[in-house]
Amino acid sequence: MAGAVRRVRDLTRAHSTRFERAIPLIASENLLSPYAKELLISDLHSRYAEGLPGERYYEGNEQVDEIEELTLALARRLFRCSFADVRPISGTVANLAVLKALAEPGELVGTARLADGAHISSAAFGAFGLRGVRPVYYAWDPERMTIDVGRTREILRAVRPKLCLFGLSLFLFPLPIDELRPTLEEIGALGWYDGAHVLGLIAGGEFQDPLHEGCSVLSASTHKTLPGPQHGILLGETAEPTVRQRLQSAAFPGVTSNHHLHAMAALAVSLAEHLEFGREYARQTVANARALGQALHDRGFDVLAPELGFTRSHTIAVRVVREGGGAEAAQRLAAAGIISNKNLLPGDRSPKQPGGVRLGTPEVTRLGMGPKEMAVIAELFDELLHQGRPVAEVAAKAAALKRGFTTLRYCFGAGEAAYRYYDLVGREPDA
Ligand code: DSN
Repeated sequence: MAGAVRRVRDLTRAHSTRFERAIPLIASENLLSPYAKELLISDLHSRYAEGLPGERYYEGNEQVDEIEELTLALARRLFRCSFADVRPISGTVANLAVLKALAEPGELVGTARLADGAHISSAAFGAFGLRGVRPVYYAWDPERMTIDVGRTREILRAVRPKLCLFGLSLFLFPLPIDELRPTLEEIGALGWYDGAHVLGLIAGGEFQDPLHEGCSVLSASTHKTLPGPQHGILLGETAEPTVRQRLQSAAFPGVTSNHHLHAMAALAVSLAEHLEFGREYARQTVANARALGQALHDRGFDVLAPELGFTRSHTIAVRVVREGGGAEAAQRLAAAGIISNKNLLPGDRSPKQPGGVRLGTPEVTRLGMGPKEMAVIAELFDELLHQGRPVAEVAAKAAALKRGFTTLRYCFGAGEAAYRYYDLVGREPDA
């Protein structure tokens, strides 16, 4: 079995090298700082701490209690709110906790459609289906890539869902929570924001602040525009005590047994780093997304929402029907070392044939790229997808661009190798 161990280590090293040479444009991915990363391989990984600080079901949790208290305090400070729970182990698990706490099977919950950018949590085959709630779809404005307020007001008044989810995986523009808030109050619905994609932008003051616009709860993963570990979080400001208690008991024992203590400790580091560096990072991430949108548009790509500057977030969407469709374009880009994902866009007829690619700037920004590099990336897209230049030629240019951007920024320990493989053992296993 030593061969299997060697193989998986080799594959992991190859994966790291591949990403070190690639242009990473997945909107939901980011890089951990060295101080966060080291906690992922600490002894915390081996422990249980079910419950809340001071009320555990296991002994040996004194340091864990303090780490959790510190993580909660950092989260409340960063998001300027009074409630946090850092026990959900992912964004989807956080969404499940909200559904368990605030909706009963059979009830109606408002959401956007998948093709309009919603996360799979809203699908019958996702968290909505698991909880047995029924979606009420908002009307969508595909030109402005946001909810159509007038028509959505009518829908909400007619069917009166109890909970309204705001939040997307193709998240280009803030959602009209302020405008819909009177309607939510009128029908007695709670507002829920899935801020996974834009969490670091909210904290950095570059995106809407849903907890101060009237949403009772914000759920999120913690590894997208907030460059933290793979984990989840629940945050609240206006939620009544009973809502908070329901969220806490949904987090545990509802949807988790143990929370991942090593990831929670890493999250504490990432939250502290975002308090220090997050404003500048969020500003540059959005500036880069807008610059990439403009540069691709200038080269003839059909970037959504040109009238609105393409985006106010970290993400842009490009309709690539002329370039062979989302699947083909994403595969050709990946072959040239440019990593993105195919994505459904409003109006797409088949979920199996997405018309677009989704591009995000969290990781390239973290590595120090700016608008100049966004222009070079757009040039590579043009050479590959419009001019038909050979894949190997574009791949060589992509790798050359990346050579100057392989170390971390916007964190303590800036300048560390971003894709470093931590070889703790220092040798291969005996045969
Ligand atoms: N699958 C993630 C994304 O790429 O948007 C969200 O969970």
